[in-house]
Amino acid sequence: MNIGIVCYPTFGGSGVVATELGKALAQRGHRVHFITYSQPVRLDFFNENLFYHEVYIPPYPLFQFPPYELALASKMVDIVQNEKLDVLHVHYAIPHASAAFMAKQILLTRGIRIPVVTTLHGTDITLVGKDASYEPVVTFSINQSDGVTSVSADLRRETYEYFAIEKDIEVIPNFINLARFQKQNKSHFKAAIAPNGEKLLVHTSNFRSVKRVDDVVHIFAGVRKQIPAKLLLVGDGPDRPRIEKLCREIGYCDDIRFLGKLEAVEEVLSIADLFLMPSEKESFGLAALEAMACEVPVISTNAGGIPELNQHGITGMVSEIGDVADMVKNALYVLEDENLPRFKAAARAHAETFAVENIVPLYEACYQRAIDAV
Ligand code: GMT
Repeated sequence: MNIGIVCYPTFGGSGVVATELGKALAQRGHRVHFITYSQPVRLDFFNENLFYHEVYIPPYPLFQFPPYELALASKMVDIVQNEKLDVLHVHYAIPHASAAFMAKQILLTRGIRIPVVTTLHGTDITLVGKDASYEPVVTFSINQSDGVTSVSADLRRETYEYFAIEKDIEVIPNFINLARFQKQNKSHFKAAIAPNGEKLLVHTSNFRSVKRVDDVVHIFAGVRKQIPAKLLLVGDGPDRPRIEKLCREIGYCDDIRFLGKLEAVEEVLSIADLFLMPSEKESFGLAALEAMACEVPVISTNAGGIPELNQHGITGMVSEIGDVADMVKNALYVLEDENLPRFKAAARAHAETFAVENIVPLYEACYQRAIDAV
């Protein structure tokens, strides 16, 4: 197939999933055209089936808010027509699904029918999409899509609950490249970070308020009071200055390290004993899946789709949002020497069910149905 992928090209989960999907599709022989405002961060290798088309937004003093959606729709029209695309797959409803609707209508006037598949990733529904400023457009453009997927059953449920959706929504979960995300021998790194055999706790996120990074620090403090431990924080974002201040206040500065936006996150996960995900909202929890693939059990909340990934008592443990005391108790239980090996093995085994080879054919089938329907 000749596939157009529209996404946010950033480190965010939806952009990562879209980029990894495009790469996997290209390796399976499809021609994949990325359409976005800058090169996706994970589009980092050459393949003769991969193409990148930048959306240029001409500056003009009149525009307080440059109309990205219009430039994107025009670019989609151009690429669908000239590259003879079979399907457009847009990741994140806002503004990609509505821009795709506009492109589809313009192409119809030129005698071209292009099916549009929309994938809902989470905050496009649970936070931003529900807002009255966007809701009518989100509802309309989902209903106008030829295929709709969501990354968890919980996100599908929430979408039906808050929007008047007439379309079937297919659940296609996040997936993982198990060749990249596997436990590697990084014993020298572990010896440097935890020289006395301290347990290593890891959190990765974009440090936004929904991630509740304060809870990460409080959980760590609770664990550290009981056993020797270190905390590695990967990522960056708006809450980081506040979290740095909190670390100084709780007095474990020497045991907490901020690693910033690290690309090779699998290297850090390879030395971790426990992954912390105390999120308030999480449609799936790709960061937890990456940890599990590296044999790291997960202490998480029960927010959104997380329990579809983190199986309580098997791959880790699940608590109510904000229940730090429970997460401390659970972390100490999982970290016990007689429990940890079984949790690690189960985390990897469950991660294997989300292998890219298992999930990408679901998208291919979804594209085919959309193509057959138009
Ligand atoms: O988690 C974020 O803040 C990034 C966000 C995004 O939109 O890029 O990630 C969402 O999509 C990921 C890929 O489908 C999911 O794994 C994340 O759980 C989801 N984040 C939230 O729902 C908060």
